[in-house]
Amino acid sequence: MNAVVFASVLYETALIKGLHMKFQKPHIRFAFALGLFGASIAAAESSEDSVEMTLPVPELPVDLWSKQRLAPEPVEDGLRLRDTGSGAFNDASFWQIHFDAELPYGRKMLSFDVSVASNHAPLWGEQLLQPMIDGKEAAPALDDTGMPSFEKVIANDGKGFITVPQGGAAKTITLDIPKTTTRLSSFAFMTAGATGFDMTLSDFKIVAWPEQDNRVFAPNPLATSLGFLPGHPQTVLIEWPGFDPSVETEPNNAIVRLSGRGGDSDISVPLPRRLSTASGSAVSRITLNLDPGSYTLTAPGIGPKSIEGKTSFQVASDSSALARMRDEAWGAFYWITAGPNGPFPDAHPQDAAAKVFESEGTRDVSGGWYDAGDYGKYTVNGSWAVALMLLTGLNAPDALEHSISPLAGASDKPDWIDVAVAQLDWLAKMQGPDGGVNHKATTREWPLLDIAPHDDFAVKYFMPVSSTATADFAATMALGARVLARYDPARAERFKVAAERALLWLDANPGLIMIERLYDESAYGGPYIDSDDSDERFFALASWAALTQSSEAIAAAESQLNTRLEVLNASKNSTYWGQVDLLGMWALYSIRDVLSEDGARTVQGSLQSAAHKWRVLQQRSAWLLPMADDEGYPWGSNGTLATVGWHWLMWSNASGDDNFARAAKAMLPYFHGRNPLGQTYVTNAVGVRNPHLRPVVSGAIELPPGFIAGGANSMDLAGDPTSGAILGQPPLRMFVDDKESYATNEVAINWQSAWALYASLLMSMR
Ligand code: 9MR
Repeated sequence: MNAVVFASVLYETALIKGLHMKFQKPHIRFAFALGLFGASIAAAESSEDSVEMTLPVPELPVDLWSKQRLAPEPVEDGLRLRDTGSGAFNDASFWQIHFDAELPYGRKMLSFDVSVASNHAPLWGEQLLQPMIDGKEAAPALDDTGMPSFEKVIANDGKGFITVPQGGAAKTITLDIPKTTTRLSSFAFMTAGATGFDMTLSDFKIVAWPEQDNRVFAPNPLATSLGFLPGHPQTVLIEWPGFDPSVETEPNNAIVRLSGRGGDSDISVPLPRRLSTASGSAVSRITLNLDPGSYTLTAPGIGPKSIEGKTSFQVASDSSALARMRDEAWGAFYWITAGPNGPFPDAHPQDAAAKVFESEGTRDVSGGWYDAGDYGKYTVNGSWAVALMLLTGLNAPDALEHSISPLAGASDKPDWIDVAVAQLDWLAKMQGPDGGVNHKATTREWPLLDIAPHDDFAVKYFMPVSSTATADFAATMALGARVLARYDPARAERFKVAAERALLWLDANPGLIMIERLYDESAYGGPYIDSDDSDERFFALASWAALTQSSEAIAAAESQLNTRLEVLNASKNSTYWGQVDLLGMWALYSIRDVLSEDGARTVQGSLQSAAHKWRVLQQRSAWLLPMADDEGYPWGSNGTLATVGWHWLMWSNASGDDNFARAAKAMLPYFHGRNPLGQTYVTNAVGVRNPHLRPVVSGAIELPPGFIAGGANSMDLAGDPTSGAILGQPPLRMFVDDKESYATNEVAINWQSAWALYASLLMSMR
């Protein structure tokens, strides 16, 4: 069969079978893709029924781990990867080629030739590279008799490697691609250490045995694994895979069946008129009004290759599931508390004498929360996470009057204060002698993923001072001083002095001061880098005004209000660790009675406007999320969403407008499985099981309940080893519950804090 014949057979199938067209898409696209990518199909010599599709390398591979040592260059039919440094490169590097090719349904394999130059001397046995297809280690293809086409060598850590071809000749490698995979996103490879690394990969192609794709699709009704709570909207979403409203205009409605208490009933649901870009699918919405009980919703197949799909859910008679969600969300902080109050009291003794980078000195950086799945401590993010708690305590204190267990420390104060004080006491240690605050305290290299806290002895370094860290510190210390004034005046006074010293440093250093991305070629943990410190400086002034309430401090904060409101509008209310204007507004809201009339109006207007604009976005969103459908989802998108949920509830509480509480309630099921992956993003029995979290991966602790994973990330996969599996997917599908996936499945204090506070407010405003 030649290329033209193969393509036209599929095309005819599509045309003749009319309605089948949409279900034949993978085949059709395969045929079209050949034209697009300039690929060609030729009869395979090995087997009569196979077809070949050449895969031109579309671009040079990406240096996912930024080792910046090997350099790729194009060669005819492929690429060459050579060592540009001197001496042995006794390290791994990780490369990814994004092919994004449609594949036929049926048995198939990826084939390429590999050769090494004569001076390439492997350092790790005969290991050359670990092959990955779509983010998973690839297996050798099986030949016609079912035998693997080659043997991998298995390294100590279980990774399987292709070996170095002997004698200078190119070796053809064939890797299996599962029959049902109809899209090749990426081919990636980890290289093994070598002296004179010099490897060429060429002649990439797919060899396939296409088959008729007789798979059927079921609609995907999505409810909530938490159960619909009393007073919350009972909105079920239904995804219709294979239904493309731009191609199919009929039918207009589907009849879904609801069974449960009260018997069965049929409901007519309008089919969507457009696809959601965020999910790449057509989504219908049904809002029910059911009494407590168990229900099943069955959606019919739409089109000839579609069968029915169902989901079961509960309508709860009380809010106990929400109370549990809240308690587990807060309880999670214990498991990432460093020092004597946490679960690893003896771990990281080196933190008591962390080195000041590029100096002889040492300082204490013990205690506080680990930032995330790593053991680093970062001033910007550490401030953000505890500042959200303090702002809630100042503006909606009733929501935090609940107990927390396990608890970091114990005192006669409200439990949340104990949680926050553990972090504030650490934060105070980040300030240097001149009042400037170090950006982070981190290790030179990332600790291995399976290293337990008590086995991690890597030196922590106080990395340089930044103006964003100093301003966030000043804000958070000031808020801490205000909250603690009635519980612990001595500590509050210390925090006030620290805030004032940080403000004086900011006055003396009016321009942006930022740390470098790399020092001596190493990242020293996560960057938290920022190119603009004006929002952090505003947050500092606003919080100082909230603490002192002096007319001078109020005037200083108010003088920036109009600019900050413009920035908020221009950024569509961007609010995360790197953009803290809205937190400044909440700090000023806590003293609205002593602001000028104009100032109070601007503060309230900005809070109202953010809540309103997010609600408008939610009303337009197929997934009931406060994001534009074509916007993309950032790293930690669950935190972005939970932060909006927090803001809605805070503003609903402040303004008395229930519409915003309703918006926050309407979003909750998203986190509990009402998303395109059906994924519950919380670590619980039905949720995330493999978070990127070192204490768990190392086996130091069992997986605690209540952590929220970072979530869908379509903006920045930054070398995430699982990115090959999700690249090219619609944004809301770009998540994988894999311990390696730091860009989608990491826990982190900034999103944990927003999540816990969202839960507390939901519970108090039920
Ligand atoms: O949450 C951070 C995200 O906004 C950034 O895009 C990303 C890359 O710089 O880093 C995230 O923060 C990570 C930090 O750098 C190191 N500790 C884990 C954090 C969560 O993934």
